[in-house]
This record gives sequence, C-alpha cells and structure tokens, in this order.
Amino acid sequence: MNVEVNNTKLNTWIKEVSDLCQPDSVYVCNGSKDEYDQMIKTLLDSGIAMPLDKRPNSYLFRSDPSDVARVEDRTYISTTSQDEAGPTNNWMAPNELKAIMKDLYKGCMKGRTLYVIPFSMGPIGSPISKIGVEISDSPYVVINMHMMTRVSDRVLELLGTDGDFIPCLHSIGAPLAEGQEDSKWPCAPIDKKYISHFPEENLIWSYGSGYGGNALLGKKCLALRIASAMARREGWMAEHMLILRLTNPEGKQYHIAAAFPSACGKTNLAMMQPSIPGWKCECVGDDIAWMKIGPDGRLYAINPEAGFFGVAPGTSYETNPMAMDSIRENALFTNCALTDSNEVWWEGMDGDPPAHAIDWKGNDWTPASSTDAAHPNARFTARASQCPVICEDWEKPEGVPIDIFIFGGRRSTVVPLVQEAFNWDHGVFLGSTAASETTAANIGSVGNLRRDPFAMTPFCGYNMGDYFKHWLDMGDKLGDKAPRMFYVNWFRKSEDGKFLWPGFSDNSRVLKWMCERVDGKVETQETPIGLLPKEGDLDVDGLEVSKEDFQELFKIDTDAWKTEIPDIEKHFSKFGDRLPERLKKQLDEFRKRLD
Ligand code: TSX
Ligand code: MN
Repeated sequence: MNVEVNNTKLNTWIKEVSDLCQPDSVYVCNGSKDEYDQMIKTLLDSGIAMPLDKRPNSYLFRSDPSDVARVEDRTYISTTSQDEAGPTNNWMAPNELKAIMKDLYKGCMKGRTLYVIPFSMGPIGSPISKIGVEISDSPYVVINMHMMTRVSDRVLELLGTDGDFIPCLHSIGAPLAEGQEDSKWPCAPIDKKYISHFPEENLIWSYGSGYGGNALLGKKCLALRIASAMARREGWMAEHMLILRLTNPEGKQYHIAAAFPSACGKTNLAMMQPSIPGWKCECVGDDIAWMKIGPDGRLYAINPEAGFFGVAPGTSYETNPMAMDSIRENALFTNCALTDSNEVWWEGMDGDPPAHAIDWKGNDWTPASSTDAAHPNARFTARASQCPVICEDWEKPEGVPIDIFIFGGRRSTVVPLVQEAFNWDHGVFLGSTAASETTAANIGSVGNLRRDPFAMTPFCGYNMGDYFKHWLDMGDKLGDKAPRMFYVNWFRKSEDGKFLWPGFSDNSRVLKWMCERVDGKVETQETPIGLLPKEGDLDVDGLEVSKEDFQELFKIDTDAWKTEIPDIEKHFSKFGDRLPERLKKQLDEFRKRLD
C-alpha cells in the first residue's frame, strides 16, 4: 500500500477485500493531476487508451462488445424482504447474493492492482454531500471517477479515524494468471455480472462489468439507488433530474429540476441556450439532483456529480453546442468511432460522415457499411467545470432553490407540449404515470409505450409505491413553498409524421411560460388533463409554426386520453397496497374529468 490509511473502517475493509480478491498490489488514490497522468500513461502504454490528435489530453477507449451498457437484468436491490425492493427491482436475499458474489470475488484481482478511490458526491464538506470509497481493479474506472466525482486525499482527511463512508466494491471479474496476456477490455460474461445494492447497510457490490453505470459506482449505484433509500429515511430527495438556472431579462433567477426517461435529450435541455432575447440559461447538473428542505422552508438542490457521462451519438453543435465545447479537451470517449485523422466520430455529429473510420468494435467502417460506426450508447466523459455555461453556483454547498419541477416523455401523439399540474398531488400523479415511446436507443421494439415513473424505474433503491408516498410526504412538508409542477412533451408529431415543435433552444419559450406562471403573470386554461397556456401566452415571437400545427400541439383528445386509463390502471396495479390512496384518488378524479 502506497500510503497509510487512518480510518478504522476503511483499513479493515481494504484488508478484508484484499484477502478475498488477492490483488498483486494496493494503491490508494489521491485524485491529483499527477496520479491521473500516471494512469493515462499506463493505459497508453498498454494500448488501451488511444490518443486523439485533435483534442488535447483526450483519449478513446473501446469496450468489449458484450460490455456496452448498464445491465438492468443483473442489477439487484438486496433487502431482507422482497417487498421492500418492490415490483420494479430484481431481488435476492442478502445472504444468498453475498454468498454467490463472495465466490466470484475470490481471487478475482489476481495479477491486478486494487485501487482505493476515496470520493465525495457533492462538494467536499457540504452538509448535503456523501462520502464513498470505491475499490476497483480497473484503471479506466479510476480516471473516470476522477472526472465524475471529487476524488481527493481531502476526503480521507475529512473521514478522520472514525468517520463513515459508503463502501463500493467493484471488480471487472477477470483475474490474470501468471504470465497471461491481458485483453484490452477485460470483463466477465453476462451471467457472472452482478450490480448489487444493500440499501439497509449502505453497501454496493459490483462484479463483472467495466462499463459506466455498472462500474462508476458513485453515479447510479450510490447517488441514485443507495441515496434514494437514504433520502426516504432521512426526509430528503435523490432524483434522476437535471438542474438548470434560468435568468429573465430583469435578472430574476429561476431554478428548474427536470426528470425525463432516456432518449428525451436531458443533457441537451440541461445545457440549452434560449432562443428568446434577454433570457439566460446555465447548467447546474445534467443527471442527478439531491434536494433538501432549507432553513427558509424551500427545496434546495445540489448536483452530486462533478462531470458529465453523456451519450455521444446525436450530440452535435446543432443539438448541444455547449456539450460539444465541454469535450474539446481533457475528455474521455468510450465506444466512439475513430477517423483516419485520429479524431472521434459518431452518428449525428455535425458535417459529413468520414469516408473511412474504425468502428467501435475496431473494424473498418465506411458510410456504405450496414452497421453503426459508434455504438448507440457510446459515451463522453468531461468535467462539469469545462462546460461554458456551467452555473457559477453549481458547487454552492447549500444548493440552489428549486422553483419548478418538470416531468416528461417522448410521445408522438395525445400528450400536449406543456401542461401545469392542478396541485402537488396531481403533479405526483403526472410524475408517477410518466410514459415514453421506446426508440432505437432502447432495447425492445420501437414505438412501444413504456411507463417510467419520475424516470426512476431502474434507479429507485426501494419499493416504488413507497417512493410515490415519499413524494407526497415531501409535498406536505413543503406546503406553499413547494415547487410548481409541469409535464412536457417536445415530441408530438403531425399526422404526416413531422415534429410539431422545433424543440431545443425554442424550449426556452415553454420554460419562460412556466416562470410567468410562478410569478402569477399569466392565467391558464383548465382542461381535464391539467392547466394549459392561454392562447397568446406562449411567446412565439420569431417562430415559424403554423396556426394549425400550433393547435395540434395543444389539442386535447379526450377519447384518446380515455384509452390511457386502462394502461395507467395496469401500471398502478403493480404496486398493490403500497400504492398511496392519494394516487388512486388522482386516477379516480382524472377518470371523472374525462367523462
Ligand atoms: O434533445 C432534444 N430536445 C431537448 C433539447 C433541449 N431532442 C433530441 C432528442 C434525442 C436525444 C429533440 N428532438 C427535441 C428537443 O426538444 N425535439 C426533437 C424533435 C425534433 C427534431 C428535429 C427538429 C425538430 C424537432 N428539427 C429539424 O430537424 C430541423
Ligand atoms: Mn441518467
């Protein structure tokens, strides 16, 4: 071990894990630039990292073709009773799961280095932050954790001798025998992968995958699954939400937190630049919000992460110029294509496709190829501080006060551009029934409607019925200081299949209307589904949307909405008696309003 660790729990844990996993050596990370550079050098020497000529200090990685995404089927919430994990999570009893995984962990780090990665989710020392320590045998994990979390020896100082932390054990599950040559992306086969959470003891065990959400344990595992369970116990919220600050021409600030299922452009909205004059938008976070009620009774949010781990395909100067500028240097790329001029490329990037490239699997690719050059889930990693529109207060320990919650989904029909909830309970109803049509980026068939309550289906660390109850409880606590709630759909289409709303920068028009609602500047039109903007209240100055298209965008077809009811009933029935009465009441009232 390179340094002495003074924390008793950490020392004991490191010893236990080294005895079990039998690494060749143990290295405690300090998060320094030297350490990062050293790790990169090792990865370059072994040919695992590929340098990019056009982007200073940036590197491309190719994963094993079997290790390209989160593995939801292999993700477990392991609580004493299955009922606690609920109907949306895979479950196994802690003893059983631990026995299986201990067998796998036995000797799994042979021939490798065990890295101890002390990190803080949230600014180091903030009252909302949490400390974790990840043990991993993957240098790729170490450098990504450097960017996505605050890795620092100050975390160990803060822990002192008896401070507590969340242990996050990770192994790629590929020990090296004496003299065995390593592969470029070692990992275990799918049936040996386990992403396990023990929320009753704040513990994470991950085995067999080196990829993103399976391996960077501070993100989905800690900041969402474990944190959501802690948040319920402790009376705060851990949500799958972007956070942004909108400033109006008079200089008044509004803070928005928004939850969307995948393929709705959450990162694009988080960094969106308004098309309307005088309005400013800044990014606080693009994926996760931790929120606590402050001394003034309002809800304050921090972004627990320190970077972006974003989907590359579809990201361009057209769709998200601020993300493109964030990754011009000091960026990591995974499963993107590599052009002949040593530049990364992906589907949906600006300009023409390269005449030739090496695809994400390492094979020759040309535009005539029948396969994608970049994997649809190819990623960039960059520090949040590199985003040109990162909010100056993004690391404020007390967070930013949330005025507005947005839920949404991708719907080509039925759902209007924007609606406001009648009240908090109705907002929770909208969040709990949020639905999206599946796209090519999802698994399964394209165009199916999938309910994804609060975009939390794969990330809630306890029974989703109890999670809905927690939302209702938070509303009771917040009272008249609660954020307003809205539901949006940027993706409604005309009968001839064209998007009715330009989206992107023009979404600022919708956000502006929400701010005016918060300030009581505009009234609404009451409909059975919620409160809609009054004619003329949505700022469409300089927009070229025809009157017909505009009407179509806001059209409420009660018959079509009636056909949603059985689907919502089926969705709610999954939660049995854990479904709060107040949500049943919301559904009953909705049914009545449609009659
Ligand atoms: O991210 C998107 N947003 C939110 C932006 C702040 N996307 C991309 C989704 C895939 C991840 C969108 N796509 C949005 C949107 O608001 N809207 C659409 C649909 C759309 C696509 C293209 C055009 C208009 C709408 N226009 C032209 O292509 C010219
Ligand atoms: Mn996410």
